[in-house]
Amino acid sequence: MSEAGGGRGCGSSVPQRAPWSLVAATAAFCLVSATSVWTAGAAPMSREERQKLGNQVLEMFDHAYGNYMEHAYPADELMPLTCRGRVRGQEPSRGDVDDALGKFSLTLIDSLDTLVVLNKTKEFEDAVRKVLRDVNLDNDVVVSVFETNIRVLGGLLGGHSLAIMLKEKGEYMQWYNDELLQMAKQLGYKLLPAFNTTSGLPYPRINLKFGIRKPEARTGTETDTCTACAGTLILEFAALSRFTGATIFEEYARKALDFLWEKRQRSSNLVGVTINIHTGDWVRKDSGVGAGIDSYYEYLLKAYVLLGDDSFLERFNTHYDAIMRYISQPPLLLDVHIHKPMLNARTWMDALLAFFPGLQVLKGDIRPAIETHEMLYQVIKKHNFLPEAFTTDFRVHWAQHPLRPEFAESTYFLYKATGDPYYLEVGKTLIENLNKYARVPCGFAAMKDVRTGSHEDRMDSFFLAEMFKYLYLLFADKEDIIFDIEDYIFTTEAHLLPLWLSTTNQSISKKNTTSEYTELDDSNFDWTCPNTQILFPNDPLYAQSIREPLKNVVDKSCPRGIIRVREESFRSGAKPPLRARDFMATNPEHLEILKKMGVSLIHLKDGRVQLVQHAIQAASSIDAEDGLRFMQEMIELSSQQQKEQQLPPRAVQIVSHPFFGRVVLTAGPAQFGLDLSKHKETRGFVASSKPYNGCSELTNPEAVMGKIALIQRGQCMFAEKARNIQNAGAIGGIVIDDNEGSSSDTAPLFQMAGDGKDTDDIKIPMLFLFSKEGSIILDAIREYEEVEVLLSDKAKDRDPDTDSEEQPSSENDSQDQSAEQIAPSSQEVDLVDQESPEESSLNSEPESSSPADTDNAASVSASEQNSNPMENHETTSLDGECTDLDNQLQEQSETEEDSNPNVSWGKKVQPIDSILADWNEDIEAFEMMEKDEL
Ligand code: DMJ
Repeated sequence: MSEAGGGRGCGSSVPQRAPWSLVAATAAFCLVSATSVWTAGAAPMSREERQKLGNQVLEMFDHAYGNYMEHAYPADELMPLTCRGRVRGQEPSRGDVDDALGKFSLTLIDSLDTLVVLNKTKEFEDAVRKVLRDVNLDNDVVVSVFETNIRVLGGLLGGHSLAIMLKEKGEYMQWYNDELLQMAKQLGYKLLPAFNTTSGLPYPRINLKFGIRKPEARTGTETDTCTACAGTLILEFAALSRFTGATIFEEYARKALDFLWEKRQRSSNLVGVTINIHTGDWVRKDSGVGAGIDSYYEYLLKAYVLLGDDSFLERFNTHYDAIMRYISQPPLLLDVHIHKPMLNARTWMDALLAFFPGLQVLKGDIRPAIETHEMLYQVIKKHNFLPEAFTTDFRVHWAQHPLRPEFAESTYFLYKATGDPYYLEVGKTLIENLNKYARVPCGFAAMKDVRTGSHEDRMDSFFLAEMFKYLYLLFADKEDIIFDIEDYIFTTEAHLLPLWLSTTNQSISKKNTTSEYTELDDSNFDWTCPNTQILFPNDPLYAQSIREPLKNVVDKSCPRGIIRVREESFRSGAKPPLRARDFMATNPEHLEILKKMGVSLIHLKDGRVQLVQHAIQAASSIDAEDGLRFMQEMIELSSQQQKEQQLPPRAVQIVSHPFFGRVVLTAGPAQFGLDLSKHKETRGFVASSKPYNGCSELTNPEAVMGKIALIQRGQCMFAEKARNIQNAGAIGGIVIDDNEGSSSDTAPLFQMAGDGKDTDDIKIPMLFLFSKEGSIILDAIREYEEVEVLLSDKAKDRDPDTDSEEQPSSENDSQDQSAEQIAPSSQEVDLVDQESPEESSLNSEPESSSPADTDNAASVSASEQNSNPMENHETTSLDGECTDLDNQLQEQSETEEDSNPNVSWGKKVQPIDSILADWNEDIEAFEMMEKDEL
């Protein structure tokens, strides 16, 4: 293994400085001993089993990659449900997510270096030839600069890095003459116009053919970009400069990073999520380690590793201290405001932050990495996958899961750091869940809703670039890989860049950089290396002892948010402030407290009650502050309540040959008919009704009798259709949207309303499918005639035997297993007890919690009949085991209070003006959150 020029060496004493050249790829230097010293804790996994799991990963990769190549290539991505390529412009737009697609065979390029890691050298050689032969980078298409950089430029550079490695070995790629690098350079030049701003921050989008300025470009008017979008370029751009000698790329990426650093909020040392690329003003002032910021931090640390520039380490450490001070509330990582970092900006976390434990391993801070990873694993165990967003009490906030690799990435790094076989078991669970819930006959499909198990017609390229790499490496021994992985660093898309670049072409001009070089003090190197070296030999149960207290953190948490509590008034014996969940509009004592807090109660004509706060009317600044929090809680409760009035989505699962339960379609529920969450699922063959709209008595009752009738949307009420098919003897109905091309990928799901009359006579279950989902069933009828489906609230288990010895050796084998599992149609499934009612929101988009705000007052409406909103859904007692987590946090904040002034924000008595100013800022932030996208 070579020592790269940039990093400092790691000695034998503790604390030590990081051998970054070695730590870079796998944090292995600190860990080599860890893997060999493991003696206790989770049972070790035998070499045979690891090999078996590694082979399973290879088989899964073949399934994903093979189907992409066969059915989608040269398109950018595979659509695994309809088994075809996703071509931009030919499918309904999905918004920003489509900006990754540039008609440049994205999945092929993103998969290049995965092929080599997985030992598929022959396939790699073929793939490189295809890229050189087929890929055009000059398309008239507007793409995301960030995505194109990490996936395409990174993919080409990763492919080039391994191509030259293979060529040097003398067997493969002997014909290779830096062609991928030339393509990378061409692409690099295409991205450069995006940096034409006074700040040096790039525009978020660029037209590959026309750049930014030309009228044909259809871009260049944007004013904002995300921090990660502007701050995740340095690895690829520096590698491009150092590979080619063209210094401009590294200079531009450095300039953007320098600007972000200058703009950090100076008192908190945090950065916001979105920045104005012209003025440098923060547009969104919330700050976390997930969506919108994540890889900015990652690239600061890795830029230090790859380029050996100490200023990057210093910046990373400054931010890291701020993250650990304000955002980290182990095991949680919660967004805060950059100007008011003691104030949480959200009550939920997003799935992208799952990369952070892996970064903490690279930093050498293992304990919080173990804690957060364990918390995330508990969430996964509950929902099979990490939902895109989940609340602080671990309810699903946004139910989608596009097969993101971040958790697998952290699992890999933690295994390398601890050598604890527990992490191999975690990896095994990930593999099982992917095969069980995401595998479809034509690849792996993203989860539309982790609660129902329904699919989306989507397989993102990062699934091949990252997931299979990390899973394979997790189980691989050194000799299983044909090169030394520790000589490379992983980019954020898991592309491999060689560490020797740190000593190549170093003459990059720093004349544009704003920061001065200073000699770093030793504290910058704290935590690097020591943990595993000193802890594991003495205590092999170290990681387990950190995980153990978190084992029940998800199951035992209360279905409500965690709110930092004002400790002082508690301890001085004063009554705790009134909480929104306890409030009753009929309780005179509560009304008195409201008045003290400056909150007035207005009875609206329609029977609702409106709460308005004027902080200025509060009895004291403490009361005003209590009032603000009360209002904030009320807003959250009110919006939570609105969500709970909605029915959750349902699932239509095709169970007959050749689907065998593997394809699950997201369906809208009906407000009438059989409630599938309370009753048996309904299973039956499908038949189209005549007339197809189901608006009159059916003329083909014999065809739908005992079956599930398919009816087209439109021309009459849903309830009328239901009655007509019920009268014809149907046991259920599926209404298919008449709006051609509609899909639950692009349109919000809704519930079918009744007809305003009594619908108790409708006894059969009714579900709604958008046109695209519906045509999957209609196509299946055309092809296979007999199509059987299952209507339920959650997809039923497809593959009970994933724990068994072998992965299905052939498609037929696995089909048989699945068929058996799906089998008894009379099986009673009662999921009501398994899922808390809080999880049952139809709309899984991030909730909006923006109050009306006029005249420095905040108002929120609450129903008078339900003056205590929590009574309706707080099914768990606030005492006993359910309060564990809150108590823990409260205790923790109490014990930490003296040493960490940040946790006792309630102590500070703020003047009312400042409270109002803060409140307005919070409202602004909440309004921003409404627009929030992952
Ligand atoms: C990947 O494209 C990269 O890891 C990126 O940094 C953010 N996340 C996606 C996958 O989830």
